[in-house]
Amino acid sequence: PRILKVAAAQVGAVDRDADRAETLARLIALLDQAASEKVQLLLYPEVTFTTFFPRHLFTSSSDLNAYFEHNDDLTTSPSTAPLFSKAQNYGIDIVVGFAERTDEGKGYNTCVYYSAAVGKVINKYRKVHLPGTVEPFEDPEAVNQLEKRYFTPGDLGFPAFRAPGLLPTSSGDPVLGMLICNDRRWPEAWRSYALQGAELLLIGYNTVAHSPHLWGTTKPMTEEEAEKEALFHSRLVQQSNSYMNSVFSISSARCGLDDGKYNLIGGSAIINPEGHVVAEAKTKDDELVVAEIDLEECRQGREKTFDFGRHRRIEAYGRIGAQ
Ligand code: CDT
Repeated sequence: PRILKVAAAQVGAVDRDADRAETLARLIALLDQAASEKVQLLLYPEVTFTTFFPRHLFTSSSDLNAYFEHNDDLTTSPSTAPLFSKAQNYGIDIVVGFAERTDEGKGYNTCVYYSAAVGKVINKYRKVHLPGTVEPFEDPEAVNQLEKRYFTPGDLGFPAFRAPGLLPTSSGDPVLGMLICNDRRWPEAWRSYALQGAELLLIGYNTVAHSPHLWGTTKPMTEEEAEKEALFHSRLVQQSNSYMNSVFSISSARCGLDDGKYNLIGGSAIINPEGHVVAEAKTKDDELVVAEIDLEECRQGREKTFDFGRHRRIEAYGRIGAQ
């Protein structure tokens, strides 16, 4: 067996004007709990340190930039560094999402993998599939998602990587991959990692519960019906893609009612390679979702139904890459 204790650090409501230090204290409280439960790898949501700001239109660049971090400063800046140093002290690997501003002024929706064994960020992923619009909707009641305005599509591809120090050396280091929110709905993203032998995918998200302007709906829905549907689709894509790629996955939500009115789904979950839910959030608040998983369970699918080398028919898939 290659057993790992993993967890999603689900984070409840974070308002637009939330105090950064208070939010950081909540993130650290989840890390403390993870340490007491002997978790080895902890996943935080997309844009971990603030509210999901792309729902707002910012006309001042300094107001907007307050939500961004410079990648090089992430582990040293006073507003983010304490999470990494605490993780290092506990010996817990963490995945953290943030809005990244590059030297050239580009914005990316990014996450990093911090390895406690190495004492550094060892991998970075930039969200490829950016939902929403560049311009806000004319309807003042609409919930916006201005990711296409604030971010550039990720340019790093889907780089699988090995994380050292989590398993005994004789077991081989686990092969991991990261996705961010909307990416989880795209089978190409999962398959790109699975083809590199990934055993566990880590996915932080912010998913609006009801937004008829953004989501395709065949009929008008109440807030409650829409939230149920959004949760259904979130689970559906995680379970089906885990199964079709014989890979474990962890998803971690930023959820709850931001500013008392923007409703985000919960549903953080740990799914096994057969597509079954191993653990799932019970609340829409700060909550640790923990499970012990055996990465050997990926083999059953990879050696039988989804043995890519034996059964994939790439000569028939030309259209996927070409268009
Ligand atoms: N953050 C993010 O990517 N959210 C989207 C909301 C849907 S926008 C149409 C998601 O796919 O969950």
